[in-house]
Amino acid sequence: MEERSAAALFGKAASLAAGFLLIAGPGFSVGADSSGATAGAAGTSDGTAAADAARTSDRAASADAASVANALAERCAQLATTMRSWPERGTKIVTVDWRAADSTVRTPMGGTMKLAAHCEVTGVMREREGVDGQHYSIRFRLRLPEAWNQRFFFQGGGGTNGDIGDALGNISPGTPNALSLGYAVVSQDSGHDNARNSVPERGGAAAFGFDPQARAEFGGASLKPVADAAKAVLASFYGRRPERSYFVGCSKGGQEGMYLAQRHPEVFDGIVAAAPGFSLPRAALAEAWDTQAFASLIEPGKPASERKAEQLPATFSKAHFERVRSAVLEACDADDGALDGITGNWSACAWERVEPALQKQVCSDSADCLSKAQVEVIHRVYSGAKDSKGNSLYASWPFDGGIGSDGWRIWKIGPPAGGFPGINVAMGATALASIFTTPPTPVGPGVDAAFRYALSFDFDRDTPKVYAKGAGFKRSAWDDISARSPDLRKFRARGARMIVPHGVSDPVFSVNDTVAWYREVDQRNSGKAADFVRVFPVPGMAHCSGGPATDQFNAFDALVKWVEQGVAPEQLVAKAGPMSPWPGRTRPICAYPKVARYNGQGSIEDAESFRCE
Ligand SMILES: [Ca+2]
Repeated sequence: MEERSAAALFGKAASLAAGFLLIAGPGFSVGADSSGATAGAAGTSDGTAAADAARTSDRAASADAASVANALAERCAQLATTMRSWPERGTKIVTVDWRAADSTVRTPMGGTMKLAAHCEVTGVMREREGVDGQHYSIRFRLRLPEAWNQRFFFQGGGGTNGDIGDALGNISPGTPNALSLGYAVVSQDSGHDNARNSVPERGGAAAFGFDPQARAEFGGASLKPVADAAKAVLASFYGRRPERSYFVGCSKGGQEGMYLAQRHPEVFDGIVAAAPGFSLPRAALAEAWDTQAFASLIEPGKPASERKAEQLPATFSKAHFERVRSAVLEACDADDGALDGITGNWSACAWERVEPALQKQVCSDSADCLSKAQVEVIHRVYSGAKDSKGNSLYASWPFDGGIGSDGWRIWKIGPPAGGFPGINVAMGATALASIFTTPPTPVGPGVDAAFRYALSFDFDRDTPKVYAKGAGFKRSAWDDISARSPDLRKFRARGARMIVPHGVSDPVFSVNDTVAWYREVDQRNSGKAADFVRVFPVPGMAHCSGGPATDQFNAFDALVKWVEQGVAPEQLVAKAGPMSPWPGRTRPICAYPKVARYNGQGSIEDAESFRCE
């Protein structure tokens, strides 16, 4: 009984985490409504459209368009039989459906959206039995628009993947998705299925980490096979291969973009690798480090084993984090010339400058006061995970105006109202145990089990497991899942381009790690990395989106202009969304190392009043 309720709690935590991930950014996706129009229904609707069109003066052209649509609908219906030759044996089409114009899918927020006419294909490959006795396969979804722009769009994954994705190609809030722009879009589950392969006793959805191949396919080994299969379907459906291929992802999807640029540089012409989890196993170490730091505030003196995950969210109230944020702003807001709540010159905001301001917030006469212990925890977290000799195990974090925002704290300790101990525990700890260490550790069901695993993680004893082989694993978790090589020679040589947006207050992947990688790339390219790859740190932004930030921008549009017209992006113009403190505010997001500085005149709500320098 107790086990069942613990499992239920884990399920709740996981769905909360998943709910967050759905709104976190373009890399995260939702399954499409499978109740769309069938090929037969599409035929009827096309017939009506053709009849309407015949009444217009442009009869011939309309009739042509209708016959093209009918031919594509027909070709769609026949794909299952016409696709005889696949790049990889064992690849199969599972479903094909012609979706007439204005058929609908569910959106992550619970509404519905209308889609352009397209052929929806789902497929499967590499069906097999894992060494853990589970049935695995790589499933993919492909949407082939009637009005094809002759381009291919691979949509990256999110979290621990395991979902086939919607293949809509979401780009950014308020902009049309890639499908409606005419791109053929593919998404995939990276070789495991959350509905089928979750095991409560092995970290829930992270259980696939017990199978070496499932781990490798999650790490990136599924990407090229799916891209090849998708391109084969395109060739069969349209009768030609795409002129351009793009990859767009955030978080795990950003890691996938990096993996492709480094290991399969021939596949994509352009890649948006946002908030890249390219050091995922190390970032998971840091998640455990943070959990231990925050948990030290729970009834100090009590043994770790008696602390409960549900106590984590209360270690900092909303008011506490507001005090932390005001201290950071007091120290660093003015650096960019504008007192606007944005630490534009974030890399100059060092602990030595923040600490005196934080100490001013330490008091004892109200519940909102910060304690000395809380200030120490902030320092411990921002210094980054270390072993007992002081060696850095991941990266430090920059002080920035997004510290403590709801999008930040949902990872570190959970929401202000409690009820969920944060994604670092619910997803981070289970993933560290099952996916990012060898041999994997079975963490029993429930968030308390995950919490106890994080608290018992020993950074001297257990860190080597990230780099260890053995127990049936021929490669380490780091070998399979990291994608942090600065060697992009082949990617550069073929003329490909990459854009890397990253929230400065990203709570799970530190922008400092991304910037350090960029410097290594720059060094290898004699200071000319910006010719083909640019990093865009977004002050205030949490993971992929959110936070007190101008977090709405179209990196994909900038990428396409760079690849196809040779226009290198100096800045992305970004807007603050309705949930920010300043809805409608605009800012230039500058290519690193430039930052946005106020001109000294003009509205601070307007990007025009700022310049990148
Ligand atoms: Ca400022």
